[in-house]
Amino acid sequence: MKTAKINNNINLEITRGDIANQPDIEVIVNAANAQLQTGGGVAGAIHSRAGPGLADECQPLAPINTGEAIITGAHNLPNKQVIHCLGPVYGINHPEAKLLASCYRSALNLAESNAASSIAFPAISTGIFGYPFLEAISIGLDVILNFNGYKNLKLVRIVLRSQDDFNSALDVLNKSLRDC
Ligand code: AR6
Repeated sequence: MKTAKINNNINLEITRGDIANQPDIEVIVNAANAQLQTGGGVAGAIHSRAGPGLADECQPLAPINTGEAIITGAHNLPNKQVIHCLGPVYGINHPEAKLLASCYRSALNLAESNAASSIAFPAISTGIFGYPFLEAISIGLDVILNFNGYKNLKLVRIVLRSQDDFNSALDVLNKSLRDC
């Protein structure tokens, strides 16, 4: 795990793991589909641990637009709430960089408006939606590092599945911190 101090007093962590198993985090982010139902990857892991109550709560809130985020309860997950973001499908939803940045920004705004002190993100759009990992994580980190609405958040964690993604994200973070 890598930890960096950002925005004076916030810990930014990059770690390997399962987004559905972050018991010390208040709000986890789902890489959702427009219908807010279970799927593969992150959405599959989150819905299967949350149980069917999550899909029931999501149903009347769907569909959501690309770049948008909504918040629900966490049901059987060990967290307080889940923020569901619909990332862009690479090569299909344009402008994809703006839409992806909007996911991260919307999630941070929702976490703050719900007075969350911690949030964990997966690498939105970098699985089934095909966004190249380096480009996508650079956008996510840029939004997290430059977000100007921090009030309650004290911990922002990025949870990555593979060692390769973890190594790439560390390189991007180290470069961003050097350039600050
Ligand atoms: N914890 C953390 N990261 C994970 C996990 C996990 N449990 N599982 C996969 N990843 P994806 P997307 C990584 O496909 O690209 C779904 O079916 C994965 O290696 O979950 O936004 C939805 O229903 C990749 O780097 O999200 C949508 O239809 C990243 O998380 C669609 O896929 C995101 O992979 C969303 O696609």
